[in-house]
Amino acid sequence: MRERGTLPRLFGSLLLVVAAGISSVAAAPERGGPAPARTPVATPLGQVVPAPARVKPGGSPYAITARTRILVDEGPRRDAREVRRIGSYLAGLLRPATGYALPVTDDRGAAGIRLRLGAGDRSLGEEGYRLESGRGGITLTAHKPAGLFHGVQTLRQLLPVSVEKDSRQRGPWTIAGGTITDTPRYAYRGAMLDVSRHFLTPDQVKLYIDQLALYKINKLHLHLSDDQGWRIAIDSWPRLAGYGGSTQVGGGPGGYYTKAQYRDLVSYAASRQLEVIPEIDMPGHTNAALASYAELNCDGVAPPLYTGTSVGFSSLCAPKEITYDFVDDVVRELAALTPGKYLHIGGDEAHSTSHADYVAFMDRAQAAVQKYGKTVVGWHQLTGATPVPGAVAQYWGYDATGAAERAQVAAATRKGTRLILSPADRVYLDMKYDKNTVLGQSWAGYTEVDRSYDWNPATYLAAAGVPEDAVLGVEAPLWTETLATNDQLEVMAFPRLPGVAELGWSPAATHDWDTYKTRLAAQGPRMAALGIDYYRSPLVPWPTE
Ligand code: TNX
Repeated sequence: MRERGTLPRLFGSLLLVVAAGISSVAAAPERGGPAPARTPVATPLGQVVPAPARVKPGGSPYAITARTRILVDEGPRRDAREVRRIGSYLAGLLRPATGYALPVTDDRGAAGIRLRLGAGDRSLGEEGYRLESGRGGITLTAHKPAGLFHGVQTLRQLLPVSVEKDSRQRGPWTIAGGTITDTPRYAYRGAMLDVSRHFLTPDQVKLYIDQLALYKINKLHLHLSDDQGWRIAIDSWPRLAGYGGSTQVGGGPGGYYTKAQYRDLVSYAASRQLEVIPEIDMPGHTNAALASYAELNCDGVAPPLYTGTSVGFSSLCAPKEITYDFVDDVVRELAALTPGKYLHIGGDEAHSTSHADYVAFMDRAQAAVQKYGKTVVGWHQLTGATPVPGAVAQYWGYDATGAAERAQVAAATRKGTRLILSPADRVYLDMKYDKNTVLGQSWAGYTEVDRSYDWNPATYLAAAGVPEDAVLGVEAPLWTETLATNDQLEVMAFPRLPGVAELGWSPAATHDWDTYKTRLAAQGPRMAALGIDYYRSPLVPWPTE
């Protein structure tokens, strides 16, 4: 939900008082004694999603007060601005609800919440952090800024839910004492938005980015083109966006990102420590491009724009040389917009392309990605062609996926292809939860919250012969044939997305549905306070009002 509505706000504040593990009421007084005082009990240190790797509770809690300062200990010069930005981001999170000034300062003498990049903390890696909480303050330590940012998300979840409100709330703002030392299981923890089937405005995408950041997702894959719409301006082929972007599923007005808007999205994502992975889906899923330029079609005739939801009917013309001029131009312009290392070229459901043409096309499309210095990502059908060294395949099979297809994926991993796991019957966020779910699809089956969470990425394809170390991570795609507003995105993504985030971040040893569902339940009031429209799955013991 875009605006923070009255309903979620009310819901959140009611729940604040009763939510298990968030605050609780002191033990009953002796008979005849004073009336029971509400003693706020801080959220237990481990009570966050994703579960931290190591938690050592103990010692005095810390309370944020009007005197608290945010101390940025800027570390190496190249990171100084980013550390300060993270300090300001934290202040921005805390100020509305606490009403405190929370100045961001580098005054080393002050006490409060300290953010520091420690040269000696290499074991925390690219994204890990340590959070130490005690009477004197909170110290977040990391080796890289991303770690501080993730530590801020943990700190945020340790505070009362009401901290998420955008108006002043009553404290106290107490954080339990102890130490969390936390590093991710996988380097790749992604979410995908299909901005083609329904165009999503930059503000819609930014809102989703903010929601992803809360759960330490670090990759945003944007599915920028499909049969129904081309969503990114390409200067050398202007009709792609101008005409190919002019509609969407159901025939609405569509839209596209100008390069300036797209750069702004990329930098917004970076400010939330997310890397954007752009996808141009080829050689199938290309009706919008084929409609825009007649010369890209084998018969030289442009088809009409398409607003339905079928797949597999369109193909770029593999034998024509102009096809590769197009691919080179698009990949070059997209690579120039992409500070991240990956560029996704789709490659799925090319049912209208012969196998020989598919293999030839994917060879040349991959070469273009390499030419412009990026790492190839493709849907796992790429393993039916010849993945280039270093290529990454995104597995989207499901329980019904045949043994031969799995074996082909496994064979590629033995030659060095690495995998992003997006099993459709686990983490496709457009799958219905059950038969009563209004939105979404069900071709891969119903996917309740437990099914979405309860699998192990390391062993998921082990029986087919995929080694554990071939798994780069997980990604939760959100296809938008049936979705257009943020409310609709949210009710499908939440609360499955936090589960995927936990699969990607938390050590396998913490994996347990029964304890997870309790931690997830505590996220309900937080999501509500943030205005996130989540599905109240009956499998999760949400706090009662
Ligand atoms: C399959 S997943 C597709 C998409 C659809 C999605 C709907 C994949 C690589 N292809 O084109 O949007 O199912 O669930």
